[in-house]
Amino acid sequence: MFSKKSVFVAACLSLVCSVVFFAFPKESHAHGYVSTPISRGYQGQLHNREWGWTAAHRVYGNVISNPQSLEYRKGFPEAGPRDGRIASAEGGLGQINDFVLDEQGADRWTKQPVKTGNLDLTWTYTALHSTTKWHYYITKPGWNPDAPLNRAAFEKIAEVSHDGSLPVRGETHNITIPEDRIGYHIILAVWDIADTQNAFYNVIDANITPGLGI
Ligand SMILES: [Cu+2]
Repeated sequence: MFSKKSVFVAACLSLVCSVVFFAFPKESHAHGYVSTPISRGYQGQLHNREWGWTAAHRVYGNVISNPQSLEYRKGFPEAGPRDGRIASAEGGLGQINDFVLDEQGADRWTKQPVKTGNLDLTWTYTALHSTTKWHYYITKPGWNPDAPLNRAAFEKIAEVSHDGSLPVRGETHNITIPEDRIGYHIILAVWDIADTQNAFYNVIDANITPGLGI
């Protein structure tokens, strides 16, 4: 039989373990996501809060608890996630571990209201990383929303270079949405990390309407 003392010690150890477990959740290496406009993965997290886990997970997959971890090798468009695996960032190096975000369709995803012209885009950082640059792409006129997302569907619209230091929380990037992109388009945001081989890939499903100045 166990002594009363050993039972007491075991109970204390399990309490310590549970405290340590909850104090250091598994996203101990957390990163960032585009929060303005709301990215596909972050929308999943918001729908998780709104709909509950089961309903949100059915639509978005594992990203609902980890939108900051859409991480894969940098070097887009020459390298990075393969065609058809861009939105999931190849499953985020196992941190997301599914490809639900790669599903496509004109009505598959919740759209964010975006206007042509100036767009203020903001990342929410759950951990800061030294940064080389951010680069932004948008689907071309006539892209096929029912086809798997591939490089050929995108063109680059902005690059924000950085000096290898940490990004500043709350800083926005002002990019320009071309006036000939009306209706459903996808914006691809890429955050290149300076001191790793990786980058973060977020897509934004935008319903674009004409902005001022047209
Ligand atoms: Cu990180």
